[in-house]
Amino acid sequence: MHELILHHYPASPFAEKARLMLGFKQLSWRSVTIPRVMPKPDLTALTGGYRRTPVLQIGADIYCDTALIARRLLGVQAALLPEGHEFNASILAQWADSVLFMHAVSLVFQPDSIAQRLAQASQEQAQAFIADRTQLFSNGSASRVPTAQAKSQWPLLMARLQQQLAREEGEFLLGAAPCVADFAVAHCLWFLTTGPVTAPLVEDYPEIVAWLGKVLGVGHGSPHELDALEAIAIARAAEPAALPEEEFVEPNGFQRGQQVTIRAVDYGGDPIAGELLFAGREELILRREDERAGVVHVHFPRFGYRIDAV
Ligand SMILES: N[C@@H](CCC(=O)N[C@@H](CS)C(=O)NCC(=O)O)C(=O)O
Repeated sequence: MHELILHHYPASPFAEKARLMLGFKQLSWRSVTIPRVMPKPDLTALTGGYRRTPVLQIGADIYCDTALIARRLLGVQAALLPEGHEFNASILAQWADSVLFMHAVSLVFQPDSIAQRLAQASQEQAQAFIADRTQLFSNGSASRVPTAQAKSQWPLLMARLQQQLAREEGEFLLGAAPCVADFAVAHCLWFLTTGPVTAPLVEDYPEIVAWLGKVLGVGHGSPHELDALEAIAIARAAEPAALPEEEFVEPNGFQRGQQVTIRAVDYGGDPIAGELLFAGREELILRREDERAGVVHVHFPRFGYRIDAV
């Protein structure tokens, strides 16, 4: 099997979710550091335009979105979606990755917090970062949670979590071992703990701090750095994996082999063009040919992504 290559940067919360999932499985992986803002030419050579963080590469197969990365890693030891709790785990992770994450973004971007976080950056870098993130959220269904709303609702979300964790002493959200739901909730809280203005929003809750310590204690497995150009060369030299054996199902009538675009509906929805190779219950696969990366298969989750004819 090809090595697992994670394209990410240290400060990204969703990358932290992916790193923890790799750590939970005690995997060895290659780490490519990508830019925090556009342009990301070495990443988009692989993805065809998907710019969000992180992306998992396995040879010439490129997996976008941590919801799909979790499912891809399911095939590689231990259960990220615990048996008998598949629905609870994926729904809870989906809620955390959207609702909880958007609250965390709002709190992190409140003026005193973002000023503190960008204090080391030049004025130019700070403006470029804000402009990039404004653009990221400009073309999708996700709406920013107003700061006042996030401040008002955050304590109740933490109180509910604290109450559950207090009852299930020593346990994780859905049982005795951490699963994708723990990693999805944890990356949002981790995001807040990385700045002094927002850290108390987590640190004021002792049961949550204890649980978060255990989840983050899972670690990141064994990462080894890899240059972005080497990752592109690996894709170019590799053959994409065989398609899943599952039936091709497309309720909107898209056909296998059709030229389409796929994009995220919530934010960062740059369209990725290619040939629709596979449409399964959970996963969509596009074939694209890139000048630098050669033939790649780009994988997306079905949930939260849309297909359009070109
Ligand atoms: N649903 C996506 C969300 C990914 C996401 O929002 N990532 C953030 C970083 S934590 C991002 O892409 N920010 C802009 C960037 O890195 O360019 C996933 O689960 O991977």
